[in-house]
Amino acid sequence: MLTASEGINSLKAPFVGLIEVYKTIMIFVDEVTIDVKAGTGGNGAVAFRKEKYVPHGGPAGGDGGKGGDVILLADSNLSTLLDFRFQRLYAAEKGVDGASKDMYGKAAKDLILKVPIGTVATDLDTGRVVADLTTHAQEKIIAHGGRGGKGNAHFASSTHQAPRYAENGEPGHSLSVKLELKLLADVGLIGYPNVGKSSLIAAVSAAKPKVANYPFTTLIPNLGVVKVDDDPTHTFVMADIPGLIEGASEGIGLGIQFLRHVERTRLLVHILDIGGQTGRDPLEDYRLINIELANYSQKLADLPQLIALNKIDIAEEDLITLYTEHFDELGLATYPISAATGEGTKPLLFAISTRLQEIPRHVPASDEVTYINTRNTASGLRQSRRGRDWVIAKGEAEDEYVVSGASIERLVAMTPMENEHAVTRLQRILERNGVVTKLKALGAKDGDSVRIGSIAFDYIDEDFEEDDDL
Ligand SMILES: Nc1nc2c(ncn2[C@@H]2O[C@H](COP(=O)(O)OP(=O)(O)OP(=O)(O)O)[C@@H](O)[C@H]2O)c(=O)[nH]1
Ligand SMILES: [Mg+2]
Repeated sequence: MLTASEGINSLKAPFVGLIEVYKTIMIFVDEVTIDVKAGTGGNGAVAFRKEKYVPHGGPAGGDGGKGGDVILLADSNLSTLLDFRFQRLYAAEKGVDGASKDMYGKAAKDLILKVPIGTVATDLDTGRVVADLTTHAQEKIIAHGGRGGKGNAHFASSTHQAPRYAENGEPGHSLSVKLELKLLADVGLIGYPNVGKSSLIAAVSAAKPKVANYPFTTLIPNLGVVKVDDDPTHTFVMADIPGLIEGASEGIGLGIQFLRHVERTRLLVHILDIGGQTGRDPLEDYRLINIELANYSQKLADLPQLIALNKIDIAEEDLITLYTEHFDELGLATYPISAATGEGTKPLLFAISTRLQEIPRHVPASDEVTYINTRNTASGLRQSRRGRDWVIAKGEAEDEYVVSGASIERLVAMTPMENEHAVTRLQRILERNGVVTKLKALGAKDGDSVRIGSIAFDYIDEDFEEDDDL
């Protein structure tokens, strides 16, 4: 039975532990979701060379400047994504509007977001990796600023010498991105809690992780540089992560949020405690942890593994032989070691270094991704080879139609609606591209509402009007 004071102490210990976990997780933020918005382009200007609205003076409205991009920049001075916890939206500035006398608006400054090396950014809508930064000072545009609207000087032609419209700036690209910090180590140490992972990294590198005789001592990953010999190409980075237990892939223990850190290693060292002091079966631990790896991702399960049988300084001789033979039969290279005394660690390190030289390095995912930026053509709408790139659907209300498509929505967003000449031009482009005919075919009636992007228009049936005039 517990005495009163023992009872309090045994309650206090896990409580203190929880606060520790909480504090550590607060410091080591390795996943955040943010919204980024690149700057809208500056508006094009409507201006004439000599006097306003004297057509023969010639149009002289300058273009707007480009909106700012949102850029991720890898910085080796940062180690967490913590700063992003306190702000959700990051928006770059709008380009400066064009002015008269053909003056271009200035491009806006880009918004640069510094992130730690190893940050991977994923577009939450498409699931595509938009940045994967692996070296200091590497940068990647994740949201492109809109181009500046064209000033009226651009729209002059032989038949239309005095255009009184200009474009508004193109809206900047916006997206929600998940930022994840994935450590870039060559080899990852995995194993049940308390098997001696931190002891090993402490023994073979300059890393100074906490080592203690209870599970979940390690709360955040530790990295250590391991120098095997004088050849710098043999040197590698080792990651020690918190211990894994059954259910780790579903979030039990601390495992899941750290598995991503070993996902990008090239090799795993699976550490088993054969010291015989815990009452656990190392083979069962080995089996359970491999199931967790496979449940987390096939990629993790497919990583090559070396086996390190730890604590041989206190293990029974015949158990060392038994386990070594067991894994040898499975075709797994097995190394009996003692992280405490250093015995056997040299052959393990050489084996790691040799294996790493056979395994190619991580290829940053975003190198394979090209950003596809659609641009309006002179006639206003981009026509894909497969035909038009817009669709019309019935809206929620009975008399409402919704026209959607990236380039048509951009065209509308870039039309200054307060400028009747610009609206007339928009009308013409919509007619020329078949939007009006299609609306009519779908049964649009005079007075119905047509929504394109964020703007609602009234549908005016010209035949109907003509009839009215009769
Ligand atoms: N006798 C002996 N004890 C060891 C050896 N390696 C580690 N230990 C002890 O085992 C206990 C756990 O070691 P850690 O290195 O903290 O284990 P871990 O795997 O990092 O544990 P978690 O961080 O909780 O997952 C400590 O008391 C170590 O001193 C070894 O080779 N021999
Ligand atoms: Mg540890």
